[in-house]
Amino acid sequence: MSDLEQLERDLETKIIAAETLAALEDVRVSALGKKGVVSERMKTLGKMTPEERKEMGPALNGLKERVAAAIEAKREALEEAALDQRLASEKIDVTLPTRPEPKGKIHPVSQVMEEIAVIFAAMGFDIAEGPDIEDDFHNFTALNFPPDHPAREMHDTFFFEPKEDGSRMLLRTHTSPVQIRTMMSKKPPIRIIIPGRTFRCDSDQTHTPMFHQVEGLVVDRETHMGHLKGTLEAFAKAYFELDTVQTRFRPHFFPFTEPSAEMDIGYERIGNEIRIGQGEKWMEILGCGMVHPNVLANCGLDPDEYQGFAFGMGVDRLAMLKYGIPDLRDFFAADARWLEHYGFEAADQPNLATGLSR
Ligand code: 2NL
Repeated sequence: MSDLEQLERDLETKIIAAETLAALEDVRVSALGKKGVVSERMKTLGKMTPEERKEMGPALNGLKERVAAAIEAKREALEEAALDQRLASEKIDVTLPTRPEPKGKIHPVSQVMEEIAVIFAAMGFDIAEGPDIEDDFHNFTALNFPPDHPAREMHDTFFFEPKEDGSRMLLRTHTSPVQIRTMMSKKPPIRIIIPGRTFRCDSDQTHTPMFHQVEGLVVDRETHMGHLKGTLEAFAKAYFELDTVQTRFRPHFFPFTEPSAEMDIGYERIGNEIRIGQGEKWMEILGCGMVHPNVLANCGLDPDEYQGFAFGMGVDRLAMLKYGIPDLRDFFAADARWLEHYGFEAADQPNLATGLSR
């Protein structure tokens, strides 16, 4: 047997003996790698006479190709065997029931925020967010609060320790600073809603120091009160999932809108239950108005060119109303039994097509 035939037999034996992909790779490197036996033989071709090379060249090339093919075939066989073994060992019984008790529920505040976002998204609004910690300019000054407005008082707003220049950061008392930031950085048309946490020094049966708001803002060239009313009436019907919801707009005052209004919805009380969409009584659910020209100007928008409307609503109260939750303070008590009762299934995402709350 020639030297070359012997080499080929040896390599074949090693390939057959390789039981793992790693072992096979070792064989490949030892034969065909840069310093492998076959490669070393190839290097000797250069020193041969033309006659020798004419014979050895094709012989070596043939050997190399056969060895490479044998390694490849073995690799495929090993990979297939590995897959078969995995398929045999990893069995999934797709007929098993799902977990009987999913842990955790969606908090009503999260649910309602999502419902509100879905309603306004369908009307073409984007969602904007901003920091909880704000400065005086974005929270008050830009919003046309006069310097001596009571909301700026220590006892209504959570202020931080003064900075070296004497200015104090604060916890935003509404989400309006996000609208200010948006108007200062984007050109109209603007259609945004801003869901978020807000903070006021207030704590009793109907107030918690941290609460949730959704505000909205539309700015365009010919925005008017009719757009405001149409948008908010459509919102009320969609949110309460009732076409019979009555709305009424009552004049009000906010520093940042002119004119300003509160929107009431019609309801009736039957025993302990509140029925929306029927009855003679009115209940306020949100504040709104046309953006004050000073606010537009403070944000670098020309009030003769642009108008806008804005609105704000308390999410916690809207959640209590829609889902019949009696006490606001339970919202933030972190009581798992309360959440088990009032919470929502994570799989049931609010959606206008199949019903917001099902
Ligand atoms: C309420 C009333 C409101 C706004 C918020 C707003 C924001 C900008 C300019 C003008 Cl940047 N207005 N926001 C307007 C009217 C009412 O909230 O009762 N919230 C719970």
